Amino acid sequence: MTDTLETPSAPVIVQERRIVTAIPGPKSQQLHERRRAVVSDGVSSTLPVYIDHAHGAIVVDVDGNQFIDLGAGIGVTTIGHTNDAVVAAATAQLADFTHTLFTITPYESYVRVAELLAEHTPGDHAKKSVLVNSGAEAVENGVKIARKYTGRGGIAVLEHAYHGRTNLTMAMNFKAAPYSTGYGPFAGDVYRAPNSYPFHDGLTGPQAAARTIGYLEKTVGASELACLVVEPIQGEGGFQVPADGYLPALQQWCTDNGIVFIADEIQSGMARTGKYFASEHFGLVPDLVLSAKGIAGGLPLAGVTGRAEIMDASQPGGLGGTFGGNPVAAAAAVAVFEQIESHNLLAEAGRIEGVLKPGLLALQEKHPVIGDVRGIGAMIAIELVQEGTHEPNSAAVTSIAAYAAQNGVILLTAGTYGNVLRFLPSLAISDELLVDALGVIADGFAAL
Ligand code: PLZ
Repeated sequence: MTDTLETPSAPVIVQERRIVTAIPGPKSQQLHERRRAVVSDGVSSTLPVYIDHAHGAIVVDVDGNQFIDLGAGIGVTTIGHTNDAVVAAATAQLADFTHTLFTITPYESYVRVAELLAEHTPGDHAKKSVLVNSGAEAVENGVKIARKYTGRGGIAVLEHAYHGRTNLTMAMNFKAAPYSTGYGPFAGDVYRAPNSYPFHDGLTGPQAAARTIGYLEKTVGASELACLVVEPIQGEGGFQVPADGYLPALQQWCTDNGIVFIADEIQSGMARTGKYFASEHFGLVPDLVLSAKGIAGGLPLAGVTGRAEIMDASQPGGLGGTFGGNPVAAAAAVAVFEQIESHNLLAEAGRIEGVLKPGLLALQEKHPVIGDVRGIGAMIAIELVQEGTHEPNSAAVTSIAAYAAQNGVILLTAGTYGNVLRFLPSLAISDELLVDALGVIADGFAAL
């Protein structure tokens, strides 16, 4: 994607890395002092450089440092920062109206987003959606809808899962610290089963599925479960790509037992892996698909999309919320879908994988601390280990991420044990920027 037409008011940002101060720079440090006085310590920031503006794959801080953004705000600005079409659509909508509340007086863009979700989520059955504000709220609603439809209470989740920060979703997460430590009591009726983690378990897909299913049948029983919630590729857990056949076997078991199969595509969806939804790579047709993050180019929007009969089991008034499907966010989302289509952005994910994977595999040859290179499309990760073992090496992850930041690359970490570096750049990133960022990361490994 080379055409980066600028809206008249948007500052032109040359797509290059440029570090002009210490990191964080003096202005960022001043802002950080102000922040420490008034922003809760419970809200942390990975890299306390304060951002002034951004475009494409580059963010510019208040000190004028330009960073290559390999995180896209955890997979949110998937089609690039300040994409012109998204900015134009949101700006036009801002001037028309900012809010009516869809459950009071509706508007077209909400309907259009639901049409686009129905069209682009897997399967050609009749589908309906509800729009909400955040990923966690989509998870909450997916569970709520599944419970209403099935008349059952149990929620099954997988080890290493991440689903959010609300009370229910805290109970669904695998990792306690920092997400849930001290925040109980938690919602009940959540059952966590082993997942498929090829690098560690060495199981085939069918073997891992038999383990997951056997565990759930023993510890709760299929007839008690309203839903099974899975991330087709786990996000915060570290981009584990399940072994072949694992997810289809889980889906089949759900179908056979009247359990709603929910794909949490909040991180893996919206073109990130080269398909609209990662479920497609595994041949899944989930009953419900959860989308958020990348759906609206950075504006807060999320959705639950699924089989019409499941979505319609809820009584009128049962679903909603003040800001759900906000008109500015919905207008931005329509533009995101249009950009993916008109610029064939699905193909960009494959291009990015084609640069990152070989680059990281070459790095692995030199540095045995890289235990595993995995992922699909623009969702790639490396798991760092103690040399010659599969034991986690979070210290190496911390130093590589710090080295990258000091040298103008925003690189995110992940993994239950904090030993994964994840690459989820925007689809607008050029090969040149990827190669440049890989060079920085290679230097970081050399300096370990
Ligand atoms: N499901 C698969 O990845 C959000 C968390 C950032 P919200 N992941 C980023 C943080 O530290 O809070 C996420 C996800 C998956 C659900 C969620 C939750 O989405 O929009 O953050 O609520």
